[in-house]
Amino acid sequence: MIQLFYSHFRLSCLLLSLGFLLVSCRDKDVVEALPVTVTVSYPSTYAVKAGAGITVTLESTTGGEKLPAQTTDANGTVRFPSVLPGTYTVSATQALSATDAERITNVFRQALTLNAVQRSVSITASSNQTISLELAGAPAGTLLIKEVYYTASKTPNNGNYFSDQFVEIYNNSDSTIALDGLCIADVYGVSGQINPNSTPTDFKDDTRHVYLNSVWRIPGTGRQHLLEPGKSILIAQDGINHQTDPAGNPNSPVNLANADWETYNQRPDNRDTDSPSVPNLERVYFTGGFDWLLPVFGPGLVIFRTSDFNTLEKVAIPSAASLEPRIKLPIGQIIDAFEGLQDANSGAFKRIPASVDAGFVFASGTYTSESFRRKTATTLNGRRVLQDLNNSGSDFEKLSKPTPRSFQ
Ligand SMILES: [Ca+2]
Ligand SMILES: [Ca+2]
Repeated sequence: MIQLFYSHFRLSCLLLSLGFLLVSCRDKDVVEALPVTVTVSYPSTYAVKAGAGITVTLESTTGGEKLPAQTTDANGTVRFPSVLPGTYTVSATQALSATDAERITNVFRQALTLNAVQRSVSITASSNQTISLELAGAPAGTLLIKEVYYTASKTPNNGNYFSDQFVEIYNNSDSTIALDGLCIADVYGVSGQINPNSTPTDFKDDTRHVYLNSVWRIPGTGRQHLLEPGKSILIAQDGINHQTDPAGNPNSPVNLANADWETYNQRPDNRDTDSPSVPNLERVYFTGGFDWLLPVFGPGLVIFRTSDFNTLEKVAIPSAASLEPRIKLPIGQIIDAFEGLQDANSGAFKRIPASVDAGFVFASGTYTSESFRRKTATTLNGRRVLQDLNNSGSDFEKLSKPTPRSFQ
């Protein structure tokens, strides 16, 4: 009886195995490769909407192979004739010369690399095999925010002094860049749970734009303000020697009397001083108080170019409609971004979309004199090349004191 059962069991196993093999073979037969079309577009703000020569790759994330890269036709379209069903990462990239960058973007006048990535794209017989990607227009490694000193300092009497903030911008490319028309702005939203009722920015679900509080611009309409490779400019809230000025703070860590620019906020009551030795940025849009005060808990900052500032939309803040509207800037126009938040647990308060800046920095407290400086990636022919992974949290290091114009 036992023997009979055992034989029967073995036979069953054999039949099951055969059945499994048959099913496997049949399964393999019905897995048909599918044609997949990918269409790549430029950001809607660009002068050109689609173009040839964009490299597109499809890479399986489920163990399959990477298909040979294809380049788009004049409509921005590529066709992969036979793709096995599965989950894929679809990416597109295009390196533009300065001439092509100007023709296509009508904004950037230097060589730049455009990228787009879409992850976890499911390709099945029943799904639509047409994939659309929009390139992000941030030029890689051209102008970068090199250092942001926002925490400010304590006075000898333990008071708070915040006029010594600065931002430093660095030419990370191998060619001279004209800064004329370059804009710098702070992004709307609180930096963390500063008060019990603090909430993340109303605009946090819009991953295609940032909303700007105040915008400053480097004057000039051509090549009046040139920045050589490996050189930087210093933008001071106030272009004075904060350590010795009678209105300053002897404990301030910085002398900014040699800054390249300052944010002079002209007011009838003269609350902001116009340093005669430091030229003023153009105040394009302003919603601040006495001066361009960055949040000492951590700012969101962007540098960008726009062909016509007045074409940017002004948007009311949904939860604070009585405040002045904010400037809605498409992320495709951002050259570089920086985000500082209150502490390690403030990630929900991020104001800058992750596609532009995936992380954030935080200081040990306010008025600590701490500063955040971008790390160096490498040195090429004596030129320092800074790290730009589009992630403030990994690209910047916290310093106990600022290092304007220096890396030491
Ligand atoms: Ca000022
Ligand atoms: Ca001045």
